[in-house]
Amino acid sequence: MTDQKLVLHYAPRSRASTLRVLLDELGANYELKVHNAKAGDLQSPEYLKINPLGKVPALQDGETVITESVAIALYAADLYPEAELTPGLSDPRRGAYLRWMAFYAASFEPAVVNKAFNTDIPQQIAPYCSYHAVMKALAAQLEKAPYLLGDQISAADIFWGSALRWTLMFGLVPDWPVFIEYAERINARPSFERVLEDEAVLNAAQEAAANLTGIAAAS
Ligand SMILES: N[C@@H](CCC(=O)N[C@@H](CS)C(=O)NCC(=O)O)C(=O)O
Repeated sequence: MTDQKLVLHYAPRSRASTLRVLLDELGANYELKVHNAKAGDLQSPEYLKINPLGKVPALQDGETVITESVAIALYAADLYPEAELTPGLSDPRRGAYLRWMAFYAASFEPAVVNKAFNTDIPQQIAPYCSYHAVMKALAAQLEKAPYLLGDQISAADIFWGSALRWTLMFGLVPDWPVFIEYAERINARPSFERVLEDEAVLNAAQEAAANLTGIAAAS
């Protein structure tokens, strides 16, 4: 538990949504800093000092800045062990937890992005072997139990539930029942429902604001 208020740099309907749900699930003490990516907020000099890549999410914990969704999730979940979403250092699930969190950023995302842009990278060169191998490995893990690490939910499920919701929606992963059922199970949690409802409103307001200034139309 930390007494310090965290700041989540966030834009609706982005990878930051996942971290917002996770912070809610953790019962974290945090403030949301809402950015309008469509209006160019993420390219402002102030924001580029926080994340030079101009991307959300980013998390601030006092002087500490954390970027990259997986790092933020691991960091935040470790801050709130009482939420029981982090397998601790002596928990036998710890290795699998780290494995599947790293797998998301190092294998799943690059595989999905390359697939979306029809970029065929030879298996020996791609850090993830092949798109199909990544999908099969993930499906095999999810088939074993209701949650990624077994019968008990962890921060990894908040992460993967959100990722599969988006990627299924855009047809970026196969519509295998194991993915659909898992995504539905995780996204039915009240935390997801609350955040998704709120960000639909935020997103509409941001689109209207960006259109008003002509930025969205020009980009
Ligand atoms: N590897 C980064 C990716 C972050 C990312 O791509 N964020 C997107 C939103 S989903 C973004 O900020 N896009 C805004 C832009 O590029 O203007 C992470 O996992 O946090």
